[in-house]
Amino acid sequence: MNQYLDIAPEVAAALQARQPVVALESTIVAHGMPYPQNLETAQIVESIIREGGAVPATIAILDGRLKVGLSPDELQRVAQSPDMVKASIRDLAVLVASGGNGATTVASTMRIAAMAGIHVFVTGGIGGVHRGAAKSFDISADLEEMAESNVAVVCAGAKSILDIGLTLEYLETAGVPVITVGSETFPAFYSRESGHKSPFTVANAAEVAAIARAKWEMGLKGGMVIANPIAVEDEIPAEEIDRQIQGALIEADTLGYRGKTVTPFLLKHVATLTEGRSLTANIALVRNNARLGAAIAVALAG
Ligand code: PSU
Ligand code: MN
Repeated sequence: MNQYLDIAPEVAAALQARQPVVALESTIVAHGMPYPQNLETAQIVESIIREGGAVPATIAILDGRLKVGLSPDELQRVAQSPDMVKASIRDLAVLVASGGNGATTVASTMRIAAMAGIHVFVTGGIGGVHRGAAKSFDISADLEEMAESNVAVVCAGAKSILDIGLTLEYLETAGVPVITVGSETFPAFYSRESGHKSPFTVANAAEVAAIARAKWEMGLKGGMVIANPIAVEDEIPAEEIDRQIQGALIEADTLGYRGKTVTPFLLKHVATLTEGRSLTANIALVRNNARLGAAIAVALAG
């Protein structure tokens, strides 16, 4: 076992017994939502996964240790500490060597989940190719990681703060299956429709598990994007949210945001511009993803 990992006893026992485990990220907690909604959402998501028959394993870096499964106090710390660095792959070694604290992104959560032997991970939205990436080179490390770690990432698609078309192109090049559950269209996080056809569509969790098994049993390396459209009653239709997203993009550009600060700024600014409606939708879709993720983990373990 990797000497830098601290796997919570409950998670370790489940993995040992080959019972279903679902990984959760912590950047969405520390940098994706305000306190206290972030903590409440993290707790609710963990309980939804339990109700679905799986063990939740929220991942973060605390005092230089790669934590897989957090105690209630540790989760509180992630939700409330001002010193939680947004930690992607490039930050891991620095934080471990310096004993630092980090909230893990999709990329680093995938990598740590894979180290621990967890193959299903639930989040809200994945990072991707940003609009204007031809000039800014801003492409999330989440996409590189999809080609690296054997983890199925359940998300509500990608936000239209990103260039969804280019994100799908990138994933195709990287050999990553993008599979939407119950819709022919790849979803755009707050909205059910992105205007882009999903590369693959399945009906349910069992079909996702069958594809995951086939992929990994034949030795194909890398992850899968499992897109779960937000429920009709929770969505903000694209034509309604697009104006606010445009506003946030212009503001980020004007204020000169670069690098890893871009995504948290855009999330916060869209929430302000929608007067919290985007936050409500975000919470609803993460809960929806937790239900699907638990079902996939159960199907994979069975
Ligand atoms: N998208 C969301 N909410 C989030 C994120 C993305 O809707 O909280 C976070 C995830 O942790 C994701 C990260 O991995 O932002 C991507 O950041 P960047 O674009 O800097 O790679
Ligand atoms: Mn970026």
